[in-house]
Amino acid sequence: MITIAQQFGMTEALQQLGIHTINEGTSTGQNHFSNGELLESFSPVDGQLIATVKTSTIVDYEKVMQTATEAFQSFRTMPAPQRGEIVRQFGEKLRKNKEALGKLVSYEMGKSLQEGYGEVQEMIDICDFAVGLSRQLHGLTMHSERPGHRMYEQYHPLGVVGIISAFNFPVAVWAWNTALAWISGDVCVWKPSEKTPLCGVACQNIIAQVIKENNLPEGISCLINGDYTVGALMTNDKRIPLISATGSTRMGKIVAQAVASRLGKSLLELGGNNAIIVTPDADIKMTVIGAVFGAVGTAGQRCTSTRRLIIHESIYEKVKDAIVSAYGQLKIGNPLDQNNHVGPLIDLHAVEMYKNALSKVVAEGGKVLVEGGVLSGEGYESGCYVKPAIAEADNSFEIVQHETFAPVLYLLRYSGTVENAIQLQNGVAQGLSSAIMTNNLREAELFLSVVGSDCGIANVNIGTSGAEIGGAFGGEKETGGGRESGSDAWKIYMRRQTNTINYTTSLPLAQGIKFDL
Ligand code: UN1
Repeated sequence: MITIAQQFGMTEALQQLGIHTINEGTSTGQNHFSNGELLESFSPVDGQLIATVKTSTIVDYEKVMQTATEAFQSFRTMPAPQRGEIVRQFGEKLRKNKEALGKLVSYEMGKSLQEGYGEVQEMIDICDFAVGLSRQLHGLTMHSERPGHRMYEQYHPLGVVGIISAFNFPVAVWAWNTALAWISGDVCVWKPSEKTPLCGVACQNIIAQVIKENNLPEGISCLINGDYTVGALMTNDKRIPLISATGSTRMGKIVAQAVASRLGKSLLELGGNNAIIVTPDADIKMTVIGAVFGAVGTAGQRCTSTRRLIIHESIYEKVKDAIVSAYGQLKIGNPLDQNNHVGPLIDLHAVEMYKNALSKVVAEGGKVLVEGGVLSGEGYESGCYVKPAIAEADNSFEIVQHETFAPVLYLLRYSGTVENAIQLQNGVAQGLSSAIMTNNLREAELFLSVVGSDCGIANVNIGTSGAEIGGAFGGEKETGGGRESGSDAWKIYMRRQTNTINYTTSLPLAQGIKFDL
């Protein structure tokens, strides 16, 4: 029998990416030294063991940190545009490996192949962005209050950046961080999710080629593997001035406290509870596309996934019928097969969380409109395939207030003006992404105004997911406040210095203070 891995050329892809049966999970550039327990990576697509990764021990971690700290000493002195050239080469390698890496992302994480390729495209895009930025790490100049003085600010590299990433974007989020950290003159230590360790090894193998070809110091990109205990080594380590962490709000609170207790900086991108407001002036066809992709894309496992649809009562039935009928068209199955829309959840624990959400919404008084359920039988052997579900609910339900990383969409009704919908949209603890579907300029502008959406991302006539890398990405409230990827997100990867230069022969003090000797 031909396996899914054989049918979709996975063996060749793994070979191209340098993935073996057992892989080193701790490395600095070309050097590997893992001595920890084995971590097996099973595909949620077919339940098969893909390969095994050796985790990092505390001794391995120490070696990584020493190598990274040493590498920083020289890397920080390389001119920023030259560091940009390194990132350009990395982007080129990603272009060559897009197909293989996209396939691995799809097979190890379970997202559709299109989305796997899309994720690698985000990596390529951030590289291009960072290359340009490497010539634009501008500070400001200010006018001094003293004669014959000049004031300006400049940005210097920060040091070792610790990156803790989640399973749902197993490669792109690391690249957002690494590309910016590199042009900033920082070096990186990355702990990928223990659910997608092979994606981490594959990326490290790609970047290792760039490091070798350019004779760069080993420690500028390091990989460590393991569970939260390995993450805790990083968050408590004073040698890491910045920790960038993506994951649940629960995890973020632990990371934030550990990093803050040593006065380090953290960049957090945590849970979302994203809503689309559908007003009487919405284009229903566009609404359906945006809402369905937002809710079922990546099987509802994006931080930006649409969890709530807030629909005006005058069009509620119409929108409901259109969405329910679109769900009837969804094909669930092997994500490598491009005929399918929805792949599996990451693991059986995620399936439990999904089942729990569905029973909770009913227990709290919600009404199921599209039945959920776990699929079994041929093609569904991994036990991770679930049916996208829809329930009518109330914003006050505990389960609606909670982020469930699965394709469960809650329909909420609003009456009166758009202010009421905005209140519901903002009435959750999280603040990542939000959207309004309307052709009414007043509603759209109000949604974007100071009394509008309180999220880090607010869209008009676009769904909640699928942000471009050029904008700053992240959110408010329990989403953690961090901003990654585009805009001026680079600034957190650098330290700012204010400089005042006196080019006279006297020494006047600021604020007009006299101090005559
Ligand atoms: C995430 O889910 O952590 O906006 C990242 C999006 C993607 C990134 C999501 N560009 O949906």
